[in-house]
Amino acid sequence: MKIGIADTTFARVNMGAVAIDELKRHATLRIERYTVPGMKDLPVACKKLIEERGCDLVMALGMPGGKDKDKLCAHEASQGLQLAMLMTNKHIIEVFVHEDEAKDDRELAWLLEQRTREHAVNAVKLLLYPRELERDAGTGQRQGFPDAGPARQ
Ligand code: RDL
Ligand code: RDL
Ligand code: RDL
Repeated sequence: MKIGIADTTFARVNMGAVAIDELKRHATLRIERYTVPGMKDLPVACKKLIEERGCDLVMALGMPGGKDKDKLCAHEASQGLQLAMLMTNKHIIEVFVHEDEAKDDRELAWLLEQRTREHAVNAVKLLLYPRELERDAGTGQRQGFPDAGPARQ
């Protein structure tokens, strides 16, 4: 199995390096990396990782800034990622951390790293251990900040 890592120079943490570190802790996989300037460049990078570099699943790592135009940009990038998934019939795990989710740079760095790590685990499960996701269905999982938990205790 081969996992693709698409990340950006715009993000304020090296999300690609974090993802690769986490993936290596959980599975022996071949990894292909493709770094682009910003999140709107991610959809084609992901599609190329799948179609030209043979990836079975790709993680798209990006950091939308806090301004309205960045949020619009994030929505556009996300739609591109959805399209790339439907065109290739492969999962693209979108790991976006909005800069304004965090109260300061320290929390932002933590969140960028933590959400990336937790979604790397999701990527491994989707690809290799789908039963583990099924086991967690309906449990209010979140990535980064604490899980919401099930509504019914
Ligand atoms: O194709 C070159 C750029 O247009 C592309 O890299 C954009 O994704 C860059 N970019 C913006 O132009 C912008 O207004 C980004 C953001 N905001 C953003 O919030 N996060 C990004 N890129 O990763
Ligand atoms: O590909 C990995 C994630 O991007 C994807 O699973 C998203 O659907 C997760 N997600 C968000 O990123 C988000 O901001 C979800 C929500 N909000 C939401 O409200 N409900 C979800 N997922 O099921
Ligand atoms: O309910 C609090 C948060 O879950 C909510 O604000 C999410 O929208 C935050 N979020 C994103 O904005 C996003 O782009 C999340 C993800 N991606 C994600 O992949 N996983 C999350 N939250 O748990």
